[in-house]
Amino acid sequence: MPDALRESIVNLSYLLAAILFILGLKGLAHPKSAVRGNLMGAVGMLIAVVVTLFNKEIIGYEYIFIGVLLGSVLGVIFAVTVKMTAMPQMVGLFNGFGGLASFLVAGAVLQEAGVLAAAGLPKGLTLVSDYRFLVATALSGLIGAITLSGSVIASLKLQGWITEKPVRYSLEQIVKILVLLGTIALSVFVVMQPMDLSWYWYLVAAAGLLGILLVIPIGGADMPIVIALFNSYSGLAAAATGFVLENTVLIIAGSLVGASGIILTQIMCKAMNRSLANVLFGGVGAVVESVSADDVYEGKIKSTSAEEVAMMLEGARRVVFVPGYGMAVARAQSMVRTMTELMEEDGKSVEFAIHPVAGRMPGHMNVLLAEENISYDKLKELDHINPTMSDVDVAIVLGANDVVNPLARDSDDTPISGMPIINVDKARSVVVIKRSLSPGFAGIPNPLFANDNTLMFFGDGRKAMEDLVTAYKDL
Ligand code: TAP
Repeated sequence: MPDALRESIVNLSYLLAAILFILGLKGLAHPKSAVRGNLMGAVGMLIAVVVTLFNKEIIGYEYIFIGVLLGSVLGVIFAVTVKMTAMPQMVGLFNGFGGLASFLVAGAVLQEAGVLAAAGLPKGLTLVSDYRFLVATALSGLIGAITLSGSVIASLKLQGWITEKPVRYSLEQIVKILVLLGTIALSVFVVMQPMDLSWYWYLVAAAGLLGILLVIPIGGADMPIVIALFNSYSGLAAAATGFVLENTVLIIAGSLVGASGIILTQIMCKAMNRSLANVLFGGVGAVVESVSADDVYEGKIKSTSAEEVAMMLEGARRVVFVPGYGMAVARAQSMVRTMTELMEEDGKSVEFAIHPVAGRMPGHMNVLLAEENISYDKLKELDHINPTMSDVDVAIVLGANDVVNPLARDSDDTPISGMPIINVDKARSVVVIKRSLSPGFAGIPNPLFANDNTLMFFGDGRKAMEDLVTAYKDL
């Protein structure tokens, strides 16, 4: 095939892939079109990968095949073994892998350029004197390595393998600034002395250290924001590598990931009422032991049974479910749908109050409820449901804790202080379904459980919902 024709086919295919990525992202913005959007993105990626394999500079397919095989085996193992509840760690790790791939590819291209230039070949000589190429390579190394080390630390914190508490030390900000200045200086060396590859690996090492220093002072409660931010960084690293390789589709895909990641970060910051600067440099999110569980709960907890809750629901007009992480753990969502249908048959209004950070990943509750075909119209956001909460007869909190904890609203010294919550305590009565009085992700007691209008229905979420359905049917 003539080179010009091959190039046109490649570029047109890349354009098609980019259009599919953009339309796919647009589709993901709404649950109804999300599956189609996902498929469009996947088809776009397939086109991009297949077309890239026609690149005439590929000298052998063996390593590509081994890489694909290795990646696929690892991917399948992750997909099969990782629990739904450990998704944030896995997403975090995958962001890190994106950073790793970016800086390794950029490093390999820089090395190849150096070898070719040393042999006096024109391609190498052109590249090592092209500032655009060299700056992109340095950026790829810098952002890619920060993404890798920062994501690994965030994942280890979420997994509980290293302390979730912020690790603070004296002169912390100064140390971070010095390492940052060091990485900038090393980036300049990479650009000025491209024939000496060691500068590139020094840069990668220093940026890796910066990633660790940036994440260790951040508390576990803020990790969702950090993961979203590194998602954005992984896209930026890929876009920089796209410039290194002069591959348009990688530049576009990387920029899309970078931009959508930063939008997600902003949404998460808003949901937790935090500024990004505060998350990154404030070092809050610590588990403050200022509120003791005994003080909050002693003598004030009233437990209930499925029969009692069924009777309360029989008399209710408006019921709101507040799902949380425990619903996901218990896989109670199918029973929630059955209960909703039963109540709706009796003419009751049933809605779902969805907190943006309920569960362990953005959209966690929406996905679980959508899988049960619960209509999207019934899912109400925090700002929408809170003003009418006092009009709710029964609020059923199913495996949620932090997102309904009044301390976030009423106290200044907890890891979730300032985070908007679903004001279930304003409902006429509240039923909380969970197994014990254990705290949620933020590790603090919840005064909601001790309120006069709260009844605790202790048990596994699924079992409790099954019992509730049976009791309601038996009325
Ligand atoms: P949490 O505050 O984590 O509380 C979940 C509750 O579920 C626990 O108190 C637990 O109590 C209960 N539970 C666990 N397994 C259960 C089961 N089998 N049956 C019934 N209950 C069960 O959850 P939330 O209210 O959804 O808040 C989410 C928290 O995670 C927030 O702090 C948020 O910042 C954080 N976070 C969110 C994300 C995203 S993006 N959504 C990512 C990472 C972290 P028992 O043990 O007593 O049953």
